[in-house]
Amino acid sequence: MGCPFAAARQETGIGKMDDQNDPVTMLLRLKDVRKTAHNYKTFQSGAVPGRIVIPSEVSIRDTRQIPFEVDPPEHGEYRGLVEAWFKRPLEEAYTSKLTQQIENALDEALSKNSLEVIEEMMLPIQSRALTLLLNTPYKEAETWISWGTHVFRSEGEALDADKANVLYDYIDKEFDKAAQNPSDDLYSALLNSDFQGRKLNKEEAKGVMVLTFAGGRDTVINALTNTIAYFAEHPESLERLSKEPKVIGNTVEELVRYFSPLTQMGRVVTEDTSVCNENIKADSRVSLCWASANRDESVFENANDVIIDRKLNPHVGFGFSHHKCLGATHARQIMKVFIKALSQKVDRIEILDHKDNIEELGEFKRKVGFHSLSVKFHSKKS
Ligand code: EMZ
Repeated sequence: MGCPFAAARQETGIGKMDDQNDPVTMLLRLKDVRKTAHNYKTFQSGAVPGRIVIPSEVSIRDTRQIPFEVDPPEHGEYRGLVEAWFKRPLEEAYTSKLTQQIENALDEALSKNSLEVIEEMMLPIQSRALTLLLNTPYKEAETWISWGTHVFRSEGEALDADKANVLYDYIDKEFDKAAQNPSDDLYSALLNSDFQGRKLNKEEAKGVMVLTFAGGRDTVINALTNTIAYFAEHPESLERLSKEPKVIGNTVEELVRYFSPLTQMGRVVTEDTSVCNENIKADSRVSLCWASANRDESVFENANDVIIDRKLNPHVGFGFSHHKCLGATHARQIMKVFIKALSQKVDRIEILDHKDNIEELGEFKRKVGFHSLSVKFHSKKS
């Protein structure tokens, strides 16, 4: 797959798109993306809640997502409260539960003659894995599965306020339960956290939960679904990984680089400035286009090829600098466990039908994943 940003990245380094009459200047080169991500004073995350997301969510939410929509120094203080919790996926007990969940999903998939990967496999995998991250009962996943692949979007509607309210009400109720009856889940941990000499308030705690539900949903689902499509077309890679499982870590990084599950993230400019010879006015938006930066030919050799054992891979698929993805440890574990199980159990994957999910970004069109992908898994002869 070529890169839709290649020409603009090489010629000017920027792209332009409109989003709900609030235009965005997209930064396309890895170097500029990194430099801008560091410079939180000029390029802020803590603007009006929802504005740095593209498409902007200003019209559907007031809750500030934490730590994602906060700038230093408060950012670091908030992040410090949750960092250790989000590293739990490295624990052995966690990984073994995750492995069990994923192997069950794969066994079920192997028993079917055909299945639609997103609805029948990846949405359940993402939702069940989230019960581990939140440390909540397994059955909660059923509720989350019923919400579909995006908590703020529905089919035909880029921003769905009713849907957003379902999530907010759910989280409010869970906090009420945790307040009355503390347990060892993330809700209780947040309510019990100290911030600047006081307890975290409910709105702040809610901000962390909204991010946890929203940020790792379609991104994880796209990463997993794209992984299936990749291995369907490259059975030899799957075969190699079954013999050389130690390469799986590199493969995960390479697939995240190549598919870049999150295309871009915005920043709001605090003062008149310029990037790539382009003047940018205070209070307008730029975006850090991870998807383009990850294909920057001046950094990545054969940038448009998947090289499953790529060694040097300074990709920004999980963002960059102090805001780099809080859920990355969890996401990486899901990908690793999934690819390992796939390589052990599956011989080949046959694609029966697919409908691409193409994002329209001004002059660019980018495939971010699938609306649907129907396949048949063929098991290994044992
Ligand atoms: C926000 C975002 C976070 C946003 C790292 O990305 O993910 C999007 O999918 C959500 O819609 O609210 O959480």
